[in-house]
Amino acid sequence: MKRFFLFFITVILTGNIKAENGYELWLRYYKIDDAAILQQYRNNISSIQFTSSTPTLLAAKEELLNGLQGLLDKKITEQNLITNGCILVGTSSDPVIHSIISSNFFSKAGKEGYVIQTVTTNQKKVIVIAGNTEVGALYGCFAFLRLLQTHQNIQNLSIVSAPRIQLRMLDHWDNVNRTIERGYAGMSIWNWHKLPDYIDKRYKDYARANASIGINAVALNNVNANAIMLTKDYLIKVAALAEVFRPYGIKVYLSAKFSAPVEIGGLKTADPLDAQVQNWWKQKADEIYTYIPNFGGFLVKANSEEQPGPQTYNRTHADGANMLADALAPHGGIVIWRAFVYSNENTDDRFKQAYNEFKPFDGKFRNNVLIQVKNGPIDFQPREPFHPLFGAMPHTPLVMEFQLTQEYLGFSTHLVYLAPLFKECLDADTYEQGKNSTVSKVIDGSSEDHKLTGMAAVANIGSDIDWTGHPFAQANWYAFGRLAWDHELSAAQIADEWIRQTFTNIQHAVDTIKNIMLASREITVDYMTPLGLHHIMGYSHHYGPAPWYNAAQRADWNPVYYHKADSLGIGFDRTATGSNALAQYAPEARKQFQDLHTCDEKYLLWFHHVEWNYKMHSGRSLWDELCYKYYAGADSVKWMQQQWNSLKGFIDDERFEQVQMLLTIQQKEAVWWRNACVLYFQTFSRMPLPKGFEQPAKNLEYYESLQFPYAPGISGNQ
Ligand code: BDP
Repeated sequence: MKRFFLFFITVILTGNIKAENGYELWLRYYKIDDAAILQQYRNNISSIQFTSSTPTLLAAKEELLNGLQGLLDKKITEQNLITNGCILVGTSSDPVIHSIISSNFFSKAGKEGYVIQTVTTNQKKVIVIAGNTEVGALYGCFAFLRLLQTHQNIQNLSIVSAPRIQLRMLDHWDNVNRTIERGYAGMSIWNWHKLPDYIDKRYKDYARANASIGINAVALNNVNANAIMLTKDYLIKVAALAEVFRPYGIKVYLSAKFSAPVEIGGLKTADPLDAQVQNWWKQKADEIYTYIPNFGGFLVKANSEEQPGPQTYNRTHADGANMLADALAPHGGIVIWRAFVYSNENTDDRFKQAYNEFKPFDGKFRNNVLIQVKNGPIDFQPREPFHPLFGAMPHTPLVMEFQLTQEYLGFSTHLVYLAPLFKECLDADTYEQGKNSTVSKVIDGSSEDHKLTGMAAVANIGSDIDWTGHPFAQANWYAFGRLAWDHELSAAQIADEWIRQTFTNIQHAVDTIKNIMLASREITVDYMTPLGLHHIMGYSHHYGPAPWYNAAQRADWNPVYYHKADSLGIGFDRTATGSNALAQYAPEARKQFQDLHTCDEKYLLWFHHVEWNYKMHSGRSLWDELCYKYYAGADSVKWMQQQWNSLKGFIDDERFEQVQMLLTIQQKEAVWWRNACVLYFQTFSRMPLPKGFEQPAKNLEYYESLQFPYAPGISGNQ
């Protein structure tokens, strides 16, 4: 019966769904296809009224009108009178709004939050959408549209929402020549050549998408920065973008090259303690603010991976960050200084280097400096333990840095929903101040009472028509914004609302897609880096498996550095008998990892060198378990394909087929990962594959011989 019913729905739907290229993201606003819901909305909404027409409220009005007219397929009028079914939008300073909404709600909404309330005033039932600021009201409009797009009951609304984190930021690793470092979705959307006079429609659509999920900051250029971005010619182009973004509450930041005073300023040095250098940055900051009055500040990668920095002049990270902070301070700008610092000369475990560099400077930074820390200690791996700096610098605000672009997670070909990865890190307990000192509390400032707080993510956006190169990669952009707004949302909740807005509200389809999404990250870990393996991807481009690679000019760029497989076992001993990186965690946090027998097996090889026939919790030997994981991972991609295939007719054919093709590639690559890794590690374990496991189709030499000189994402700092 159920089958027949699904078939019936499929028949009805097929042919009815218009092909989509994904450009509209989660802001599609197609007519609501559920008759009862549509009726409820039409009964409750008839007109809109805005209390003023500043640029931000105009943007909100345009969005709301567009959204309502699309979703309700009904003309929505603009009124000056309050009538039944009116949506009243404005700020708390408006006398009407002030008189009908309790100030209590507004104090909870804070600077950027919003209130959505159904109110009866003069016998008229109205919906008020308001913030203390106009941006709050704009966010409220987007939130209201989200309620409609996800078919929520809107008859009696009483919502207050405020962001838990202040700076919700996308970092673009975009170069001036429009290539993107680790970009897999086309070229940069910033068309520097045509700016400032040509304003691509995409800029506004980009701002709308960001504002819809609360993103309020963007760094436009690669952290491996080009100093030319700070020249007048480019600042004018940046100013044109900043102007498009301003009504949407988005501030622009730039990655600053530390050697800019030499490269574009004609100075002999970039020493941060040199008065001329300090002065150069002060003047540069003054100049920037003449073009971009709401400029956010600088993002800086210094003394890491060949980038210049204060240590080039025997100064410290604090000297460098503070100099830039002083230049920006008069204008209210901030410095986001990255802790992704490690060096080849330092022979200590790379895991430990950022902590060792930065911990001593806790409390030594100006109060407009934030330190940006990647979620894990190495580099955006499919699974990492949380970075030991979280909880270790109580006197310094730390910004979380996640990566949306899937540098180590199958590029834009693999369907990997990253919210579970983000949540795993945010929910991890640092034990900084006893139990329940989660990473999220460090980031949102509640643990240490910081005024400035931030969460950033390396963008996965490019010029591809669907922005992210994979329809499901959009979900990672979406999930990041939602979590930066409220890290207490669950990965499932976020997936649910994204699916409803992006694909369909039909429950069966929502559930099927959600199951695929929620399982996808763990599946990827299994076929790439199970049991705590890490950084065993192809050298430099990071495409595909290359655990055998050992020819990089730096030891810590070689996969063999990380897995340490030998005839006895596999894994990196980071306990006291090894690199002792574990000592960087608070004692209680350390405890979860330090004992081989109690360490969560997900992290096992991050911290222990384990014998091949060590008995795992499953009762299998480590070798068998490793094989089991690799095979289960690859098999599960087949499951993803089957699940997806069952959705034919529930989703427009264009996106259905795109995902189908991408899953076919993912399946092939998962088998490739499995075969290459199992064959390679078998040369150390010298143990057979567990019974019944299919023998890899090719031999190890074949996998080792594969070369990818044109794998995407490598760009240099152009
Ligand atoms: C690594 C990337 C490299 C980036 C670097 C960074 O491989 O391209 O420049 O991170 O974060 O993940 O600075």
